[in-house]
Amino acid sequence: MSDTIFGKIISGDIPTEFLYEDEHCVAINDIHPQAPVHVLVIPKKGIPRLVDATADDRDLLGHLMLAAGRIADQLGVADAFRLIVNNGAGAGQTVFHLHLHILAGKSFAEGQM
Ligand code: D5M
Repeated sequence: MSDTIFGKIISGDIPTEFLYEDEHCVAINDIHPQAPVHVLVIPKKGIPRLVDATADDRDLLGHLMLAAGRIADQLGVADAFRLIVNNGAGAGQTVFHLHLHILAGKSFAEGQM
């Protein structure tokens, strides 16, 4: 667990609806959605940034990718979604507990980030 807002959501200290939960991760709606579908996939283990993950986290990282695909499918956006990880404040990371953004439901023009 981490001492971040996501750590508190996972521990239940901040009650939040889980769209998905398994042994290793949860998914929640982003509080400031950037697209009609904006879901965060959050590992229960509190790794601050992607670069802080180690070889021990290999299975967990794979698990998060597979979970993101399943969640996108559940949400009906499996054919068109974007998966984003912000690593570090300079890249826009604001919560230092690793998470994947699933964005969908709008057009992502070719070449745009
Ligand atoms: O993304 C962190 C994201 O977390 C950002 O899009 C807002 C979202 N956020 C922050 N607090 C909450 C709560 N309480 N519920 C849901 N979503 C939240 P980053 O990649 O760190 O910029």
